[in-house]
Amino acid sequence: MPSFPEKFLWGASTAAYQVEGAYLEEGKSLSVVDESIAPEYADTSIASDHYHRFKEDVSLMKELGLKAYRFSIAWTRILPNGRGQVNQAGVDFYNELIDELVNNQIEPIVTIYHFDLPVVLQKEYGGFSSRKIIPDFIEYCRVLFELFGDRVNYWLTINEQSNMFLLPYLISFTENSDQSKLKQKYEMNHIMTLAHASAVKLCHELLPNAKIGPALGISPIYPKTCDPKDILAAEKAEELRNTFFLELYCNGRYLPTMQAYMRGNDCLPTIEAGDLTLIKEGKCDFLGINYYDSKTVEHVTEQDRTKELVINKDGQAGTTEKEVVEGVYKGCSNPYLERNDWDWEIDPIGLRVTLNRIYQRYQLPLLITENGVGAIDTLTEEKKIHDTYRSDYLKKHVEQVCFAIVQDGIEIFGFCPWSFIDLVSTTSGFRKRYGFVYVDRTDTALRELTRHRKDSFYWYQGVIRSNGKVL
Ligand code: BGP
Repeated sequence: MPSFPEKFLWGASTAAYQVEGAYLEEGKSLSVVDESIAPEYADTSIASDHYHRFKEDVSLMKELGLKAYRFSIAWTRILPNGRGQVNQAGVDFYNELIDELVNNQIEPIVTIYHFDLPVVLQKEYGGFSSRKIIPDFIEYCRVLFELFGDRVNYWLTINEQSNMFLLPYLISFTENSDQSKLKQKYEMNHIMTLAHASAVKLCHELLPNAKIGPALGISPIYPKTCDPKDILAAEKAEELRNTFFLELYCNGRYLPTMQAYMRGNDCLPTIEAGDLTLIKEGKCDFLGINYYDSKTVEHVTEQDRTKELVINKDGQAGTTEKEVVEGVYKGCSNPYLERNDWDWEIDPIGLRVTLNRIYQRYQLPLLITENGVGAIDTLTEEKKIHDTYRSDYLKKHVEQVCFAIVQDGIEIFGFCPWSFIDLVSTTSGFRKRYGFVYVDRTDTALRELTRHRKDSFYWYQGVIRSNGKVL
């Protein structure tokens, strides 16, 4: 296997609400995710207690050999009222974290917004359903660029804008609105795109040497069969779930075919004068890719009615119910792929498919910002975690990244698996773990939150040491 480029950013990722805890400490206010994580699981109040243990965590990163660490900043820690007064304790925390990383030669990669809108702004004007969010978001970005831009070279604007619209639990709708939920979604998507583009422009203005882009959540879409009806369903699903967002970010436009879809479904967003120019001007320097699985679809019949995805939150295999988008596509499973207990289909080649599809169209440098497998880990009496399923999953994905670089000529400058350490899963608490480092707690028992290196920790250490030669 040929090797990875020199200076390849072998990293790992987390997000503030999932790892930090201290959710109301030292001036922080609540975000919408702090409030919405399902009550049957661990909440975000303590999470992995990273807020208090970040030095120990960074020393584990150093031992692992990380070249980069992707984390998010909590808007609610920096600006507890959403705007205005800056919370010095929050600034101190991120300053110390960034210094600790830089002093250990670990490149900080900062996500500005990872689902965690301040509750105050949701209450005041409905968050991203109002254009009032744009100046507030820009102010938040300005604070981050001014305070941390001297040490942070890589910025991610918004995490998985697409999933906020495709999954049923990541955004709030306005009750009693005269707009349909679909229309509200497209309005919010438009406003979020404006916020993203404004952040990109501001970053270029204030930090000309920094690089900025979005973190996209992408699952490539496959047709169930070669029946042209299934092919068309897959083309349309790919457009609705992936290309739509990519075209907005990279070409600053609503595809004509998407415009027809939105008109037909009465969900065209309100586009004001200057919006499209702004979106075009916010040119990304790179694209972050969050990749976990692929999706397969088949054609819909006239009887098929729209149905929302039912997520398997408990890890009881087989309980996911795929969504149907009336007149467009119907989700189905892929008989060629294995799946984890949460029914996520494991598809390493799908990562290479994704990288090819995106790079062929946009030729922007790519950074893998998330990739990993959620599983129930067991801590043995000897305090070991034998998670070969995790290193197997990652090994197969790293191989495909290598093929994409070497054989397909795609510019990929880093790989940041999800996640560095165990954390609160967005859907399933602590039952579903992703980390290289085990955190000794469960959803119900807090225990000591002691950190233990999993077998995958040592595996990844070897990968990084050999720059991807030893998998
Ligand atoms: C991505 C999010 C992460 C993380 C991951 C795993 O969509 O960016 O925040 O949660 O998915 O998802 P889950 O925790 O639901 O298994």
